[in-house]
Amino acid sequence: STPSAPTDTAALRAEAMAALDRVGAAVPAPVAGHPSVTARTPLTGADLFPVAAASRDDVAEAVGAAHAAFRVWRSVPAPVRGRTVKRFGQLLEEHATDLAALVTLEAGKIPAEALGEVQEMVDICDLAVGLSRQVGGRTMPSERAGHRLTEQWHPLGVVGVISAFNFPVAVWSWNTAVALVCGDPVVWKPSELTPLTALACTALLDRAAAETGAPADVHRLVLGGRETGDALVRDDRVALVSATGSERMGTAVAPVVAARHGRTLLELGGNNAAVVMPSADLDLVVRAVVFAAVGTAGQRCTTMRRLVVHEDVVEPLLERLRTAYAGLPVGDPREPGTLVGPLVSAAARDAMVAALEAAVADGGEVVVGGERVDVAGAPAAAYVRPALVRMPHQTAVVRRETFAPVLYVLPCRSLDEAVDIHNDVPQGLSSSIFTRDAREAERFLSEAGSDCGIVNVNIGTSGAEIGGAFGGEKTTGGGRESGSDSWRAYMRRATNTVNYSDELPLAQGVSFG
Ligand code: UN1
Repeated sequence: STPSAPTDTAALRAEAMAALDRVGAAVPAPVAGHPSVTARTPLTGADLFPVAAASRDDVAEAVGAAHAAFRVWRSVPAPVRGRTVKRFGQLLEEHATDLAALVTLEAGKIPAEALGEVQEMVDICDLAVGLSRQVGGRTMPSERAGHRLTEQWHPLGVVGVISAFNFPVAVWSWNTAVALVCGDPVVWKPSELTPLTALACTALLDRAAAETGAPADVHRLVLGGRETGDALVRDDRVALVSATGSERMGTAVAPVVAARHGRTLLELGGNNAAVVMPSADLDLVVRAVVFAAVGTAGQRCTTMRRLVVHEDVVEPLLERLRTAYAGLPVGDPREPGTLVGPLVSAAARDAMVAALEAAVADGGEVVVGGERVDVAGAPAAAYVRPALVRMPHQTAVVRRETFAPVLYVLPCRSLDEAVDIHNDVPQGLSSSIFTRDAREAERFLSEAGSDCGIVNVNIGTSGAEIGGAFGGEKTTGGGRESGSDSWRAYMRRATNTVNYSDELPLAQGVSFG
């Protein structure tokens, strides 16, 4: 099928402007001699508008303003802080289609996935509002009579959020909604590839803050590239740097923050795998694998990149996957029926081509896909057909994360072997097992099973709900965001011992004088 042409760039510009207008966001024009970024769209590969960005001085000013806001915000009762987040969630819901349109324009997602990402923002606001009445500590029994041993959780300080192009709004919102109820202002450095969605979200949060009486500087946006991120990371008024992106970025950020004894919350690469055992329901496996491996054109950190399949079912499963892959609609994400939009850039496509070449050199066989897809009217865009690659074993290219839709299929003979292959990669984000055998599932979930932060049974590796803690181990960085008790990363704990007796007994029974 010939994919149809995306609308021309002028129409895309007008569409972006209209959505920005509806959310009340303006695009700051570049100033001569000052940094700027260029909003662009992977739908056509064309530039949309130049946008003023933040210099190092601008970052310092934003952090200073956020730090001043902290002194006010930290003493606003948490449930009152929750009202700002509640209003923000309402505004997100009202403007869901505008935000989703911008996500499609800048990140290339199909509308269903773009709306899903906006829904994730609404959901985290709900969670954060609930948290605003729950971010409390424990009381422990004191070993001393007439003493109370307890803890309080206090706001931490300014949180610097660095986010990636692939979830341009949701990941920022996980951090921001939770940080705000915890009493922390946020300074946001989004991907330089997605400035428009960032401007839109910021306008809505500014409005929620103004309407609910929160200090205006509880949130500041700093646009820009590496230089802007570097200024944010080095500023010792930033108590926590929460960074999502490549392992390379994390490796640059972590030592800088550690050197000033700041906190980091890192969510870096994934090399997520599913194990398929003989009892698995193959119809369900095919549906789950296709969504996890080709959804978002393979550009989620949770994208399924490896499939470790028991040799008894590898042939029938490969056959079904081959058919499913061959029929995938690739093209303009706004075209009804499209499931696979563009890669973010030509560089991403080059990385995919290079990975496929390396896989073949290692003895791999490209079962289906990998070709460039030409979309009329978009010669500069990077559309590809997702690739399914059969590998004899887990070679170097399989152990690397290539941020594109390449699924490596590896055979195995037992669950033990599958777990060994599964864990033998540097990354540790998300994982799944497909089986109808409860013992196999439990072994995979156990301490001797998957070593990832997310471990699923009979669903794919991507598409996590916000209620759980999100993040992973090893080179994924160890951070946890979103639900469960992830809020603790955004607060500081004070342990309090209160003596309400007339005596001064010392701990450990120490007698002193
Ligand atoms: C990411 O790709 O950085 O679990 C986040 C998922 C989404 C979030 C992915 N809820 O796939």
